[in-house]
Amino acid sequence: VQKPFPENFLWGAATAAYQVEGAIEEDGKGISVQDSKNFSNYFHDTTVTSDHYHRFREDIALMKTLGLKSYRFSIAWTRIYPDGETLNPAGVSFYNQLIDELIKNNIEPLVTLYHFDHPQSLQENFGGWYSEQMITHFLTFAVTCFHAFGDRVRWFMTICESNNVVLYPDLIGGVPAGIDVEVWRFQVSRVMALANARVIQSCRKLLPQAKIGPCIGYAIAYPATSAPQDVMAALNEDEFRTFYPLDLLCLGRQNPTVVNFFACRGLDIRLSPTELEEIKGANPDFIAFNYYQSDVAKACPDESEEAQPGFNQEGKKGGFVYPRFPGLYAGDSNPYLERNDWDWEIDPVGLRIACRKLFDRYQLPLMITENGLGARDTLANGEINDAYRIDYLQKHVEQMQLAISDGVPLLGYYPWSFIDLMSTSNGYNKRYGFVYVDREDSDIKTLTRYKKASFYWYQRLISSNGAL
Ligand code: BGP
Repeated sequence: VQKPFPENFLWGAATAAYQVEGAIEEDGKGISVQDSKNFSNYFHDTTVTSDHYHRFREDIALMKTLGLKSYRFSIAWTRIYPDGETLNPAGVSFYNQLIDELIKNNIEPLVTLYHFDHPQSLQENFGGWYSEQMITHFLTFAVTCFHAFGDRVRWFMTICESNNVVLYPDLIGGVPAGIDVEVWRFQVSRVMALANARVIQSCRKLLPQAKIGPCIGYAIAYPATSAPQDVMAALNEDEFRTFYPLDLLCLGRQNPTVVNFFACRGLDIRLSPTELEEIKGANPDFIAFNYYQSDVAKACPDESEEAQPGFNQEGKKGGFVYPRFPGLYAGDSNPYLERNDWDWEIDPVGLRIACRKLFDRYQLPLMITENGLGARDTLANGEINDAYRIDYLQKHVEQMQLAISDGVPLLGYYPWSFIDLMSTSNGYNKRYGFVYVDREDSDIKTLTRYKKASFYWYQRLISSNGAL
């Protein structure tokens, strides 16, 4: 017997500005670190993407048909502060229109303040998140958003996947020349923790009725075998990759294992008592987490050779480069799980485990802000039969219900993505949406929207409040 989904459960769907909006030079928008890495005829090109900037009314009408209770989108920092310094009222006006349209259609906005796209000028001027100067800029931007949108937006997320961006520096503009990557990682973690804390506190002051939380990407770690060294490796992965930033923001402490690991290697990552005090005061309302897959960790002795983690851009199974962190853990494949075309392991039960681990450790309500299956969809006679996506999502929803039955307070579910958009690592080759967009990486085509089979499945699921 299972508990039903709560009455007010936020059945949502998610996108991010640079992956869906396009219009990168319109109405005063500045160039972001995402725009500056545009490649011609390659998978990363933000200029048009799904043209949501011009078609948001049509897209919101589709959300309405889908029955969405909530829509998670991000605010492009460079529309509001094109160069990081000067306010651009036209950018504020765009999001006002978008938010008004959502409210008019009874769709609750969930705003991500930062989704990998800070102004390129801040990257060039002082190295972006590597510098503390970023905190003031981010706070100014966030406060502007609170003032401008806080009368209609009740849900905010601060920084998307602050844990993964430190692992993959290219997601946020890269490591400035001459800086050691390990030093960069801890500096960025520190700056992001302080930025998170200040933004959460100022939201609390300005918008006492709003709810705000940090966001992480959580690939839970399984030990490769029952060998104690592998169990230790899995614990290392969880602590270093996921718990470190959450311990800071939600428990107000630096994870001791992480601090001591680096202390033994000559790197002092301790924050000052004042910084810790400030972070301790953040008290987020919930934890947002993105879940696609689980990981496997095996022992990785100190002396083994380091390989940087990499994305499999070829889409060939077996082509994934597993990360190795000497002294901590090395990634491996899981023989018990199916994978998508990019070697991401499909693990619905892992979602329940993730919910249990996070709630047990932090005792905060949880929001699943991304979950989905990247695939190569085919449009045939105006239809897309993405049965594989329905299967993936349905199994994850079943596990969410089990987690709720376990007693985990889940606030909402935002599959990635509402509509096809430019995948971070694979452009339009890898689609996630309930809505298909007629375009390829190198050919913008008509950009016409088509409802996929998963659209109708999700519509039924929402209308029955998750009763499968
Ligand atoms: C998350 C990001 C999203 C999205 C997703 C899927 O980490 O927050 O922006 O892109 O991953 O990743 P990909 O597009 O590489 O398949």
